[in-house]
Amino acid sequence: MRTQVGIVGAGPAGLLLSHLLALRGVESVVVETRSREYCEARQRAGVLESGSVQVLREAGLAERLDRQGLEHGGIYLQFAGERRHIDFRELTGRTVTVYAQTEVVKDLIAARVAAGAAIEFGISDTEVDAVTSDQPVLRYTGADGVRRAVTCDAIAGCDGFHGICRDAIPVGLRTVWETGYPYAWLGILADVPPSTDELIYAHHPAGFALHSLRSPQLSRLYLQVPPEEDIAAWPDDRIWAELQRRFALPGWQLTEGPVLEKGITPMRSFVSSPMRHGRLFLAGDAAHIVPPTGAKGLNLALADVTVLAAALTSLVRDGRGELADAYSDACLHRVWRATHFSWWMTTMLHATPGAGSMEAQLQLSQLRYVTSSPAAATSLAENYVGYRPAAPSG
Ligand code: FAS
Ligand code: PHB
Repeated sequence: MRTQVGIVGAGPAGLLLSHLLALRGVESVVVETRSREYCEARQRAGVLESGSVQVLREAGLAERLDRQGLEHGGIYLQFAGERRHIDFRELTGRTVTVYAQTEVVKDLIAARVAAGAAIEFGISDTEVDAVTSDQPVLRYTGADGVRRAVTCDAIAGCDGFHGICRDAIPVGLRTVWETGYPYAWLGILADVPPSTDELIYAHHPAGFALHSLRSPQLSRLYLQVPPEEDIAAWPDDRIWAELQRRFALPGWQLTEGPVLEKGITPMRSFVSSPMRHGRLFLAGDAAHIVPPTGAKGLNLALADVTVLAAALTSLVRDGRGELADAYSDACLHRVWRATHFSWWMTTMLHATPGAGSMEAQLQLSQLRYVTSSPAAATSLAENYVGYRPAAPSG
């Protein structure tokens, strides 16, 4: 078999890349270990930056997003018995849209299937070979048990943090930065109307909590738990009791309801450089991971492949390598900005186990500053809605 671009992974990065390449007349094959149903049901991100909405809209993928997405003009920060609003519209003129990653993936898969795209679900034993040649090879075993080899002009590693493509870059050529966090997020999907109009990020001595949502009928909530916590230790009534404790505010009530799903997500900051090696290009979680506090992971993945689609089109269709040569640095400037912002939001809002009261005093000072100084609030707002740093000149 042969194609122009072999894409490993049918998450948001791989699927959007396949679509954007097709719009430019570039052929691709997408291979995915999980089933279509699994990919569509996997509960993850919930917030799209305005730039991500624009990319999906311009690619003709936003019909349902425009109908069902919920535009939010800000967020609430809650701390020390107060709940204060950060107004993105007033501070930046921009907004975010609440539209779950599950819905983005459903829209992307539907568009690719409708276009007759080559997407293989349920594959196994993926390998990438000859990535420093101009004919790299993508090998995998199809769901039918048949071993296949696809000769490509380029391969996109969109296979997430636990994928195999990043390791195809020799360790000696890779630089990895990583930091862990002494806590994780327990997330629930609850069949109850949200108790808030916009997201509430709550700082509390017992730990962080986030009230997000999926629709006017469906709530998404998270609470900070120890990193190795067992979900079996958290029956629904304990989860709700802890959420009530952390969101408590005079005159405001958190409405409870049936928990449809619950799970625990570990947290890390991770960046791997470069994002390109020969004809192998990494995008999304395959190259970087951020703690979800800044709502950046999904948006970084979509931004990476927006840049990569142009670079690969120029390389494999037009025979020009300049954009491909610039790809990694162009992405990493944006990735580091989002990585810092996600770390900053996380360390401002979470209670480090065993930290003395000094940490809480510093965090409260920062939260009071961010919610009272227009300059500080603007800095948070412009990063949350999606800050695109200009690549350094020279
Ligand atoms: P993905 O991980 O989404 O997709 C990679 C795909 O590659 C997967 O479908 C995987 O099955 C496939 N794959 C892996 N190895 C393969 C192989 N060898 N061969 C073929 N296919 C292979 N971000 C936020 O902004 N907010 C959040 O609240 C949030 N919550 C998250 C919760 C969890 C549990 C996780 C893991 C991530 C969360 N994220 C969140 C981040 C998440 O949204 C990612 O940033 C986003 O999925 C990145 O998309 P991709 O890069 O496409 O990677
Ligand atoms: C979500 O709705 O899943 C969500 C929203 C904002 C975040 C993290 C997760 O920062």
